[in-house]
Amino acid sequence: MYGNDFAATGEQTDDHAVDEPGRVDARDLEAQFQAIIDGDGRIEPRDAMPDAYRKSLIRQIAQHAHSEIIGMQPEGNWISRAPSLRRKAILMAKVQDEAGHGLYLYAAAETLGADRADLLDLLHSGRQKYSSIFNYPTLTWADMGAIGWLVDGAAIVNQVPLCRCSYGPYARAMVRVCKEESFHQRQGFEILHSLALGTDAQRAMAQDAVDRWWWPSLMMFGPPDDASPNSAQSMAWGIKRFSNDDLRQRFVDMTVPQAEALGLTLPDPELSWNAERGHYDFSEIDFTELFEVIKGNGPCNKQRMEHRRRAHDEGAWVREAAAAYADKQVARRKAVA
Ligand code: FAQ
Repeated sequence: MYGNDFAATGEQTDDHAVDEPGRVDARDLEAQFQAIIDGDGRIEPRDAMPDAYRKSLIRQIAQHAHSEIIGMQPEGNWISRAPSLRRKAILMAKVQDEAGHGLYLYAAAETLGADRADLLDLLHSGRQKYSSIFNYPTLTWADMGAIGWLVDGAAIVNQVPLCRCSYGPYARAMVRVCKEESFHQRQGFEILHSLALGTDAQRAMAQDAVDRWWWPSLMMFGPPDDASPNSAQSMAWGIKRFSNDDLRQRFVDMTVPQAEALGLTLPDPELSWNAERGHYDFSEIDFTELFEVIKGNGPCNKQRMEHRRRAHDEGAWVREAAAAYADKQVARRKAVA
C-alpha cells in the first residue's frame, strides 16, 4: 500500500525508475519526474523527485497525520458518556479508525524519508500544524453527530481528490481512509437524524451543535485561494487537484440538501441557491478566526497539545518494549542463521 516498489537498493523494478542514479544527469531526473507528472502518472518512493516536492508532501502528509491523531480527542471525550452500548461501540470504532488513519499517513511520510519520531517532535514542539477544526470543544452528545456529518463530510470532500494525488503511497492510503470516512459521515448523520426526530430538547441540542460546527467546518478547507501560498505549486505537481475554495463550494452544495433532509437549518441567512452559478451562495467567512486558531489561539489548542504530549510521554514504555522485542527477534534470527 505505501510503496509498490519492493526491490533491494540498487535494483529498480519500475519502468519509470532510474537505473543507476549516480550516473544520471540531474536534468534527466527532473525531466523524468516532469514526464510522470505531465502524464498523470504516479511518483513512487524510489523515483527521483525534486526536493521541494518531497518537502511539500512531507509537510502536508505530516499535518494530515497529526490531524487524525489529535482528531481522536474531541470525540474520545464522549466515549464514556455515549447514550447507549450501541452508540458507545460505534464511537469507539470510529475513534480507533482515526488512529489507524494517522498510522497509514505516518507510514506514507516515512516512504519519503521522514522519521516518524521526528514528525511527532515537530508536532509536540508546535513546529508542525494540525487541522484547526480539532481545537473546538465537544459540549453535548449532538456534537458527535455534527462532527461525523460535517467534519468527516468535509474531510471526504477534501480527501477523495487526494486518492488521485501524484504521490502513490499517499494516494493509496487515501482510498482506504475515504472508505472509512464515508462510514463516519453516515453514522454522524444518523445520530443527528435520531435527535432531530426526537424530543424538543433533543432537536434543540442537534440544532445547537450544527450552529457551532458549521463555520469551523467551512474553515477546514483552508484559507481562500488568493491567500493560499501552497496551492498553485501543489496543484501544478498534482498533489492537490482542486483549490480550497472549489472544494469548500462543493461541500456547501452537497450539505445544504442533507440539512433539509434532517429538518435542521444552517446558520447562514445568506445561504441561497444561485441558478446562474449552479451553486449555493453563502456569506463571507471570517478567516481571522481560522488564522487565530492556526496560531494557537483557538478555544482548545492548549488542552489538545497538553493531552497529546502527556499521552506520548505515558506511552514511552510501550515504544521501548516494542523496540526491545524487535531487537530480540533480530538477535534470535541471527543466532539461528
Ligand atoms: N488548519 O497554502 P494553504 C480529518 C495551513 S483530517 C490548520 O492553503 P495547503 C479526519 C496550511 O497547512 C483533517 N492549518 O495550504 C477526521 C499552510 O501552512 P504551512 C485534515 C491549516 O497545504 C475527522 C497554511 O495554512 N485534513 O478531518 C488549515 O495547500 C473527524 C496555508 O494554507 C488534511 O490535512 C487548517 N484548516 O492546503 C479525524 C487533508 N488550512 O504548511 C477525526 C490534507 C490551511 O505552509 C475526526 N491536507 N492550513 O505552514 C490538505 O488538503 C491541505 O493541506 C489543506 C491546506 C487543504 C488542509
